[in-house]
Amino acid sequence: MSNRTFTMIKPDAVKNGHSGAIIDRFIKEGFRIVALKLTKLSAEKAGEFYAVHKERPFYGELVEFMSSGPIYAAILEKDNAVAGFRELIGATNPAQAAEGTIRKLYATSLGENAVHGSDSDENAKIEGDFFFSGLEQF
Ligand code: 3AN
Repeated sequence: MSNRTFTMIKPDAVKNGHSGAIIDRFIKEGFRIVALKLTKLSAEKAGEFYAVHKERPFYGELVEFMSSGPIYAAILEKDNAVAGFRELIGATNPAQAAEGTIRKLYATSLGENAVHGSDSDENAKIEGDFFFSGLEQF
């Protein structure tokens, strides 16, 4: 059972003014904030973060979007964090996301889907360390 996951509030949700509501939801759902910052990915850094998707047809679009504006990056802690957080955010495509999930509420499309959530404990650690030094993780 994992207890940490990594998330980003993506450029669409930040631009549309949903960051406060989304962070509030994380806390209300029992996630403790281990690390949090407002930052912006360069195209190079976004490409590195999403390198696993390099061969996918949407890679270029994804890198362009993720480097298009500021994001919030965060590490969150709760029992069963990775799976529990993915349930909270809902399906990748907001049209298929369950009622009440963050993507159902705030995402606009499959590409611009408001939030990222790690898909495994291993990736949660890699992704958290991509954004935060040990001194920034509480
Ligand atoms: P998730 O974020 O739900 O784990 P992944 O890992 O399959 O989904 O995809 C990573 C990101 O790539 C998604 N959050 C979404 O922004 C984007 N993406 C995935 N599939 C598509 C697609 N078919 N067209 C455009 N963007 C996509």
